[in-house]
Amino acid sequence: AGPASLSRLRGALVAAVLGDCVGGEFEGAEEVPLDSVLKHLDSLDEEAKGSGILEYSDDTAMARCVVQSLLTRAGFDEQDMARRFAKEYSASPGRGYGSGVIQVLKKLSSPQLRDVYQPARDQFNGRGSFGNGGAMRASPFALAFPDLSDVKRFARLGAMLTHSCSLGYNGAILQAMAVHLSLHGALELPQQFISRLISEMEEVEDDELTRMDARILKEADKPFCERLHRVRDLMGRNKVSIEEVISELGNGIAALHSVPTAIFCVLHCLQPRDCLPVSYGGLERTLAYCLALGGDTDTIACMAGAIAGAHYGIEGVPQAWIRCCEGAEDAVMSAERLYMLYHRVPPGD
Ligand code: R7I
Ligand code: MG
Ligand code: MG
Repeated sequence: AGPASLSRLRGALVAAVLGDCVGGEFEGAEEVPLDSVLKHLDSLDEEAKGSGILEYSDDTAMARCVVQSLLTRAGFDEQDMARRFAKEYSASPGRGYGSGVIQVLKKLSSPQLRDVYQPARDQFNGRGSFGNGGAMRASPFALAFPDLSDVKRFARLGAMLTHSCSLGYNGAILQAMAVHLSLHGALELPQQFISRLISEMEEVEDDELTRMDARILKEADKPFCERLHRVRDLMGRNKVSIEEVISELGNGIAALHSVPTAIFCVLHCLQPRDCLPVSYGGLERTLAYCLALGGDTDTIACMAGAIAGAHYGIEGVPQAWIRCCEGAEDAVMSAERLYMLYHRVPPGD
């Protein structure tokens, strides 16, 4: 599949849904034996024949709002996107939303609201959330805008509707950039891929607000850059244990402890790994590896799924998995409409 082909867009959107659905099983688990992961993934082939369906969570629910908003408005419209988040939450509040973001979503549904970014700013004593809720739904921005500057700008604004801390929205920028680069085949050269992400994040984090948030939260000066350097170090080693990945990169609910982790999972699984079945393709390896980390498995698998799916294309996604994940068939179709928006094909052509 060539750069930004329909197959790559589909792969990205669909694999993100799969990651969320298959990852839900282990979300919050402290230790996940690889055996349980493989058993869970094996069962998908059987469930596809029966009626078993794995439901998606808030990650996909919000990403679907992003996609629908971008498609309907043919671009970024913060009012429309905020309304869709609020409406989706009130229609299905039980999708596993973060405990803080619920307050934002309730405020966003108020017709009196003047500034749609204000509820997010009020979170956590005015510092805003650093959760990964902005990053988990950032991939569609890379599938709607061909220019990296647009991807960065809109991923940031889209995240700020709920996550106004720089450690939250910068994670969304990083995730969207990783999908953008992967869509263009950048994972063919993994070293260049990670170097490019580092140099882009150097620029993104060269900012007074970022420095201030990092200082308050006792993080490195450029927190995401620091983590990406750790990703690069881990890539250079031929044996890496799950424990080391967790202690170096994290598997938690903060964007800083999950976006670099998702990127590492994709890079690590580009080649076959001894611990994973030889029958697995790259995408299956990536998702299985994310689940084995435990912690915020649905979100890490969702983000890694988008990056890996953009690399392998829809051909790399097992059909049986698509059939038993809620929203996966929808994603196949939405990706086609995003493809037209991305390439600015006029409707009807
Ligand atoms: O970030 P968010 O949307 O949650 C996403 C996660 C994903 O794993 C989903 O799959 C779902 O399970 O939830 O929701 P937020 O409530 O904004 O942030 C998530 C959590 O991060 C909060 O409930 C807090 O525990 C923590 N958190 C903070 N804690 C202290 N100070 C986020 N920001 C702060 C902070 O500034
Ligand atoms: Mg979730
Ligand atoms: Mg999660």
